[in-house]
Amino acid sequence: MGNSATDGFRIFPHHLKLEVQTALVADIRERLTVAPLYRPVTPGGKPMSVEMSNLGPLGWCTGPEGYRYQDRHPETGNPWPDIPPLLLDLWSGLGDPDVPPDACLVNVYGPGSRMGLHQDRDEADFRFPVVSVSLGDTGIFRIGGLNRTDPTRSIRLASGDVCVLGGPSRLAHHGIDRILPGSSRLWPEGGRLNLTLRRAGSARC
Ligand code: MD3
Ligand code: FE
Repeated sequence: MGNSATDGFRIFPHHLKLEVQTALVADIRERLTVAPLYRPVTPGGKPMSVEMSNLGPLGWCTGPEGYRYQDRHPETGNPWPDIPPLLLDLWSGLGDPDVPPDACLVNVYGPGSRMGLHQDRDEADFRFPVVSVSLGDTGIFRIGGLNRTDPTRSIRLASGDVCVLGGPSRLAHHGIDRILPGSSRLWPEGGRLNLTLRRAGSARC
């Protein structure tokens, strides 16, 4: 087949061993005591079904002002905690060997959480990929094309799976239809955790 918007999409199933997944959960939980999960509200005023926080110099936030990256937690006003070294290493291997990520969005999905089809367009330079780590319950991920109405395909993302969204896939529409509650015991409260490593600002700042 010819070029497709999902051409730069790579999935690495079971990339993270259980011991690494467990260490990551400990790293994340420690940081969430400093930057607690909160429920974001869309620019249209609807609370999202996913809870969020961020790690690193910049964090993705939404509110009446729209979508943006900011250096403080919107509720505590504190700077975001650091990105765990394990994730920085993962990025240097799969994302970019030279430029580190400056943002890690933490999404937590409960039994009824979903994320509608969207594009990630709030970053300065789309030449950098996004690296996504799935932990806990399996998520039903959907990825389409550059246009919202392009055909989509559905992929299960299980705990320890890592995705790299580079090339044309960087601007592909994507979302999470639902999770499979009870499919993992990794996250103590049950649910799914997704970590997306990104370069939000330009490479030279
Ligand atoms: C395809 N997160 O945080 S991860 C997001 O599972 C987001 O929480 C989903 O979409 C989640 O923006 C999907 C896989 C993913 C992440 C970023 C992408 C797919 C992507 C960026 C561009 C294209
Ligand atoms: Fe996204």
